[in-house]
Amino acid sequence: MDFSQLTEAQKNAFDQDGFLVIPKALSAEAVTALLIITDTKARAFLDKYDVPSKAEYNQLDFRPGLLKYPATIDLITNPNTVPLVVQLLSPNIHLHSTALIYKRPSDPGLPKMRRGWHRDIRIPRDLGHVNLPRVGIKICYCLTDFHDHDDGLTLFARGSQRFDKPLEMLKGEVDPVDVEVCDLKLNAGDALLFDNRIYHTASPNRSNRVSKVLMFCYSYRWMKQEVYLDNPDPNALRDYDPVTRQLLGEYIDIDTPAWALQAWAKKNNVMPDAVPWHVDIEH
Ligand SMILES: O=C(O)CCC(=O)C(=O)O
Repeated sequence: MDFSQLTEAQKNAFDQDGFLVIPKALSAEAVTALLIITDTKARAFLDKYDVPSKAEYNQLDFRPGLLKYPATIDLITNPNTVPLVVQLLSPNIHLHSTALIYKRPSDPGLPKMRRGWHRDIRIPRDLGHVNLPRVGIKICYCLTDFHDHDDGLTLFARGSQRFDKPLEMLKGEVDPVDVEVCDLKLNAGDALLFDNRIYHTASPNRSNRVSKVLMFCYSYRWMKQEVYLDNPDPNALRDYDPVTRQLLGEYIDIDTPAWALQAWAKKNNVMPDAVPWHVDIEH
C-alpha cells in the first residue's frame, strides 16, 4: 500500500468534526469499475417499481458478497484513504464491515420523516456515552455526485463524536438541536472518513437520480468482524499482499502482532510509540 501522510490539519479536522473529506480518492476509471459491480449487486433493487411516496422502500443497504472482485479487493488498501485510517487508529486494525448503500429517488414533497440518528457499532449500548473511545473509522466512497441538498448522502452532526450524551431533539422534530447537521456536497470519487462515535443518519434521496456509495469500515483487530464480511478462504488469502491479508483477518489470534501494517508503519515513519505495561520509578 502506497503511503499518504496524514497532515496535522487533517488530524485536527477529524478530531474536531468527526469526519474528513478526501477529494478524488478514486479515479474516474475506478468509479466506473466499481459501478459495474455494485449495479449488478443492486440489480433487483434498481428494477423494483417506483414508489416515490415511500422513502423507506427506496433504500438499499447490501452487505454480503462485496469482496469477490479485484476492484473491491483493491479498495481495501486504497492508498488515498487507508493510510490515513492507520495513522488515526493504529496498525492494529482490520476490515470490520463493508456495505453498499443505494437510494432511489423519493418524492421531494414528502413530509420530513423520522430518521435513524445513531453512533456506529452499538457500542454505547454497553459502554454508555461518557468517555466513549474511537475504535473504528468508516470510509464512505461516493460513486455518484452529491451536489444538492437531500441528495441521499448520510447526514452528520458535526463534532458530536465528542458528545457524552444522547442527541437532544425537540418533540416531533427529526433532527437534533444545538448541533450543526451537515449535508455534505461531494463528487463521485470523493471519500469521506468518519469516526464510529459521530452521530449520523440515513436521509431520503429527494433528487431524481439514484445515489450510490460503498462503505468500508476499519476497526481495531480486537473487535469482531461483521458477520456479513465474507473473508476469502485461507488458501485464497495467499494471493494477496501482506497488508490486504492482515486487513482481511489473516491473523486470527488476537495476540499475533499486526505484522504487515506494523512493518508498513515503520517503513513510513508512522509507527506509534509502544504503550508499556510498566515503567521504572525512582525509590
Ligand atoms: O444510509 C445511510 O446513509 C446511513 C448509513 C449509516 O448509518 C451507517 O453506515 O452506519
